Amino acid sequence: MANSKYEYVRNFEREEILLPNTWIVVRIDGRGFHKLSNFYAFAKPNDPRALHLMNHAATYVVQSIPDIILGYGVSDEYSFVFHRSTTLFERRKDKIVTTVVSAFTAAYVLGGDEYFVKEGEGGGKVLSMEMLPTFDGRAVCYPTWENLRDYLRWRQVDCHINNLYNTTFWTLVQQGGMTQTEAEEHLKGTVSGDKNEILWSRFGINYNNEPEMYKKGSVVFREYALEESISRNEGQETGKAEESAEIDGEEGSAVPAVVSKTQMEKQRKARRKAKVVTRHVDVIKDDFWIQRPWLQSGKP
Ligand code: DGT
Ligand code: MG
Ligand code: MG
Ligand code: MG
Ligand code: MG
Repeated sequence: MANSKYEYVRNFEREEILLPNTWIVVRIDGRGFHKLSNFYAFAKPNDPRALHLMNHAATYVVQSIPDIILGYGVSDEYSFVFHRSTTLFERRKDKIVTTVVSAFTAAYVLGGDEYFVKEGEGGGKVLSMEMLPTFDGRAVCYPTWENLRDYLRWRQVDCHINNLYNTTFWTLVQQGGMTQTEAEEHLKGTVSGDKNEILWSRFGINYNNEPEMYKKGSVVFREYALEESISRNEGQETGKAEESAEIDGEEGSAVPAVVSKTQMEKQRKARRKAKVVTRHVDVIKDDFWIQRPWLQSGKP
């Protein structure tokens, strides 16, 4: 090993290690997307091409980093949740954050042509050096499952509040002929009931019928569809070695006692086939989580 007299400079390096046994959330956010969304002529307030591109990039991130149990995205942001048991990069903060940000950005840029040009009605510009999409990122540790759940609730409530406001605001402008200043004035001091009422009585829009992706944001995770996969695999022991990029959790915890060993094996197989899916569902209530115990347990 070459050892030069300059090696000592390594002593200036500092590593921040994220607190062990905590849920790590890396949130990335588009830099200056207010300007960028105008430059690329995103539809207001929601451009499905732009949101699908965000989901496409998030899917890549979740697929390529198995320690991530779930991503939640809205507008120009995505939160990625690492299972608390992760030891990825020895939990070095810089390495984790920069890896997520650059993986996301690379996938966003490369997917740009497909999603901007081919999807939808067109009209969007091709991504160019004139205005490159870039993202910032941060990592936060949450010590308990409830803290993590509240974090995701916070983002989803934010999504709802912003979307109801933006939908009403842009309807007043686009269909009601108001200027942006007038619409802003009009909405000052209104509560959500008022906005629902404006949409319904003036424009015949039932907010409940707005696309789920706009109202709830996007959740990206591994869906195992256990029952279905298990019954389909019954009697189909191929013995084929299956590649798995998933976290291999430690033995002996969080396995429901009612599940037998053979059943557990079958579940494992089924779970290895997991597809990363995007769903626009409620993550505030418990149902989503109860139906998918592997998200909390990290198993398989
Ligand atoms: P930042 O994050 O401090 O660098 O600045 P911005 O401009 O990215 O601000 P931010 O992240 O608070 O707000 C996101 C902006 O992105 C907001 O101006 C709306 C815009 N945006 C996100 N998704 C869409 C979309 O689907 N359509 C349109 N028209 N705009 C969008
Ligand atoms: Mg920001
Ligand atoms: Mg932003
Ligand atoms: Mg944002
Ligand atoms: Mg290197």
